[in-house]
Amino acid sequence: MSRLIVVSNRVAPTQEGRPAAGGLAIGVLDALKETGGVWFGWSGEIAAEPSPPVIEKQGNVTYATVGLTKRDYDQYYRGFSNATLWPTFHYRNDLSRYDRQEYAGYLRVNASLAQQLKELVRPDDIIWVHDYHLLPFARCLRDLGVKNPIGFFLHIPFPVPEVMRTVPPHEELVKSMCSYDVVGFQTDADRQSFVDYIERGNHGTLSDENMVHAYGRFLKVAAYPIGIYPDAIAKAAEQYGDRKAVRSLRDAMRGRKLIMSVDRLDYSKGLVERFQAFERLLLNAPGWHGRVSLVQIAPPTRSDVQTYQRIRQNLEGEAGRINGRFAQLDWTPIQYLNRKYERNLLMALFRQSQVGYVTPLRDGMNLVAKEYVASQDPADPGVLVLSQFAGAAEQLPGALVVNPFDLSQMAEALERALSMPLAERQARHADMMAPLRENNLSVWRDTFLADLRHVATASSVTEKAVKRADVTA
Ligand code: ADQ
Repeated sequence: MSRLIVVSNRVAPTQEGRPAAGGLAIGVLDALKETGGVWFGWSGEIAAEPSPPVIEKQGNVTYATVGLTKRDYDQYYRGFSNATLWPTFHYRNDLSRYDRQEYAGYLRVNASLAQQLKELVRPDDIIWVHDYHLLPFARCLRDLGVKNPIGFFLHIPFPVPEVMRTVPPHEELVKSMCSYDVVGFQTDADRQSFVDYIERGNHGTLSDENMVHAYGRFLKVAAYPIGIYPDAIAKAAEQYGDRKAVRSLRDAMRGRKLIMSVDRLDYSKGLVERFQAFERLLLNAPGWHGRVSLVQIAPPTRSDVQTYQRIRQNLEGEAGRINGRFAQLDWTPIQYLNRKYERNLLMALFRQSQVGYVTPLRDGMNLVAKEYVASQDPADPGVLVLSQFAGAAEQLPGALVVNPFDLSQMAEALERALSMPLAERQARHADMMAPLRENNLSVWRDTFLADLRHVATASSVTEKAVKRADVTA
């Protein structure tokens, strides 16, 4: 079996048990631990100058990490990746800015990471690249003569062509994505947006079995919704139930109902709207005063990007205002915690709550929604209130699906969730556990990798045939 090389912007902390708040890190590490292989990417450190990768082996996973210079970090990571691509791909082009120097830095870092990886690549390796930081990575490897199968998975949404075109170098980016052998998206809607861009711009055509022929290349373009390991999560949620933090939460609730939200602190997660919809519930239904609290756990991320500082201030302002308006001496409506938790503990906290409140304005998938469901006690499960704009909404039929821009609808859904009878809660929970088991994290990884192996062989045969035909014509 060929060796797997995973490439992502950031290689997750390698110490076991250390919280890694980020869906990509969690999905990739769990997937890689089972098959073994190499994980290549940025160490998270700022280096004075570029240096060769640091190699560290833990179990069957080899970590190969490199530092970034301050200039690389500013232009590639903080700049083009997180101030241009992230907001635009989440339909927030109002928050997006474009700077040519930053884009040049983005291309430069992709090329330099590709150069460093090339030294580690063996002829029969397969390479799996992750996320928006590395859209042109395969093209950089191909320019260096790397012929191995290379796949790409986008963890965030891919916007419709009209929005994609607001990124000035949009065509160069899409063209370079066509250097991959497989391009995977979270949902069919994302896949369709990519295909629409190619077809409407007359850049290529789609044939049967999701094969795209564009810019002289054949690639597979398909949806591979990322999953979790629901039974492992259920077990952890139960086992961690008597940890001190969980007991303290239970005691503090003193019979009150608990609505729970967990996100990275990001404007795409819809936190302000979520607080305001909770406020609307308290306004519309005073009977819930003193009887329900919202716990929002949101560790800050990318705090040196300006838009992230703003969302943090906004949210603190909203939490303070709403608490000021409704709090009683023995009741705080919103508890807002800016910190990370150990993952298993988080699952146990989910299990204490009656409602999982997951309402991003836009999200590739949203693993928290899936983790919330898996953490519940099947005999007495909580209810998931979920945004229609999370990729997960396609896969969680038992959720109360809401439009996060409609505060009244969200408030009504919260009330319905808080009062839902046991039999309905159990039925909804069972409806969601079945697809979570069927499409778990191994299925995501194995389907993607099987397609990559298959397509890479098939398209190299097709490309050779096309070249032979050109020569004999
Ligand atoms: P994220 O935007 O990071 O992921 P999400 O999918 O919800 O969003 O994953 C967050 C992960 O971090 C979850 O596993 C969660 O348990 C964990 N986490 C969050 N807050 C935490 C905290 N305070 N302490 C500890 N752990 C915490 C990106 C995309 C998503 C996509 C994933 C995976 O934006 O749409 O689902 O990648 O592909």
